[in-house]
Amino acid sequence: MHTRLGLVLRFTSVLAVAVLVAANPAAADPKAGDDVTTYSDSAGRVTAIVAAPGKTLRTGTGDATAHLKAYARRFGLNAKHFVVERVTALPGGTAVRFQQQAAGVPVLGAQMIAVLDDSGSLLSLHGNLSAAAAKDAKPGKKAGDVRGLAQQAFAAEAQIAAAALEEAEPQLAWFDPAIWAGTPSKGQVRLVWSVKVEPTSLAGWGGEILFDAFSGAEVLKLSHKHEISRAICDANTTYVSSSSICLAKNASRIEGGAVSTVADVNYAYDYFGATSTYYQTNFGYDLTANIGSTGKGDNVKRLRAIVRACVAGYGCPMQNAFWNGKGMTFGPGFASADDVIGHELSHGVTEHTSGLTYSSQSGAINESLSDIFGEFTDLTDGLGNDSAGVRWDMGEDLPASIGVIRSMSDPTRFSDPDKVSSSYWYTGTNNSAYVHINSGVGNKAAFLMVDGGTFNGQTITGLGLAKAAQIWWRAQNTLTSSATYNELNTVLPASCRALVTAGIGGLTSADCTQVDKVVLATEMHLTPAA
Ligand SMILES: [Ca+2]
Ligand SMILES: [Ca+2]
Ligand SMILES: [Zn+2]
Repeated sequence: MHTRLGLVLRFTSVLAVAVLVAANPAAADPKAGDDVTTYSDSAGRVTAIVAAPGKTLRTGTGDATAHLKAYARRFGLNAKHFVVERVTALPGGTAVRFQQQAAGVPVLGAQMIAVLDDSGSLLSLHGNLSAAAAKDAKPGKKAGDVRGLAQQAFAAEAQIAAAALEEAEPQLAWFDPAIWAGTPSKGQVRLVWSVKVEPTSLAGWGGEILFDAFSGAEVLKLSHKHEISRAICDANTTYVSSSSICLAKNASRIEGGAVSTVADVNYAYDYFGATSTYYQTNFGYDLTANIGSTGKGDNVKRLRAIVRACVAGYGCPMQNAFWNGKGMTFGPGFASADDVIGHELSHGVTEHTSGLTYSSQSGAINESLSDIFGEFTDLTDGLGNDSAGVRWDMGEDLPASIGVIRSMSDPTRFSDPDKVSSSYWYTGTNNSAYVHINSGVGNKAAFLMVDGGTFNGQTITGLGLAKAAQIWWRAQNTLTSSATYNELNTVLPASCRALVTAGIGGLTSADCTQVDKVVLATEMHLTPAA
């Protein structure tokens, strides 16, 4: 496929860029070359190396570890500190996710992603990486000192019995705050016990708590609850108890079964179907197999929902809808919006693909990907209100008491940022506010990529929904779990170029130039205010 001349030029170019980066360590902007683009952070450390369309960084037959060995030193790291965590098949290739370790213990969120083409050659490498150089990992506190605390904390948060949650054995890990702040790592890591909790039914939700491995103090608490909005009500009808998982024998409507007399049941059924069809048709991704759950005496994976539910702590009727890792729970009327259902199910997809942590910038991108795939589903499913006036609105089919909650074409309509430097960028400490507000930057990028337009000095030709969807899907599968907008700044253009190389979705180099303008217009290369 490549000419000999092409190969020679390619390797020459790789070397030239490497020298340039070494000679100019303060460079923050991508260095463009004919065949390869190298990205660095504000401290001059390399964060991504991406081949041009039709080119590869290194030929091979699928040994991602060999690829990493050849390139790790460009990132200032040793390949022996990485272990393969996950291999994901993509249209036209594979994404291999490596977890970074120090002294044999994982550095939370520190990952390197290698993207290979379908012959196993390397297309790109990028990472959110730690400078941790610890020689040993000896905790002062034992696992037994923190065991049970996370289970109690999440039970209290959800107002359910601790027995309704399952806690995994505490695991040692390094916590590098720079990984989550999106700033260059100084290697200042803290040894922690990471304790994960999962719900055993549709009641409650899980999460993860990091405890300092010496003092035992809580370092970080990450709740896995995803909610679309909040409201307080004063009525009181039916509550979901910890035994209220939706089993087939109790279902009002089951796969292929008769239409229900309850409108909310049919909405949930139809919109689960619409989202499933969207993922299957566009990405060959089986929603039920990947995010479905099983229940007691109902050992078949299903997308499960309880509609017209009330949940303790939310009031009744509950003015909300959420995904908790096992299924969805809707307050009365909340199953009526196809974009909201696509949004919530996409949280399940994110959990099983990029695994974006629901906190800080990775949480904002998690929220944005849910809005993006929820709205992409809405715009193509022929269901609900699809009129031009509500294009890119989130929640236009929600009950009038809630109504539209966000705009992806103009996030500022709801005081959400449309670019990283926006005065609407939220810097406060409320995590729910942070992720639901700062998702605006990703949402604006998705709108610009699809419909185009002039924004922030860039005039963009829209790629349309089908092409843009392939780029965002590849990003969903190749982002690290701690991704920042700065990582999207490299991953969106790299995804486009890999798709051109793979000949997928009809994408062209000219399209990728538009993607470059999208990330520039939304300022993903900038570090947000803290
Ligand atoms: Ca629709
Ligand atoms: Ca919508
Ligand atoms: Zn959400």
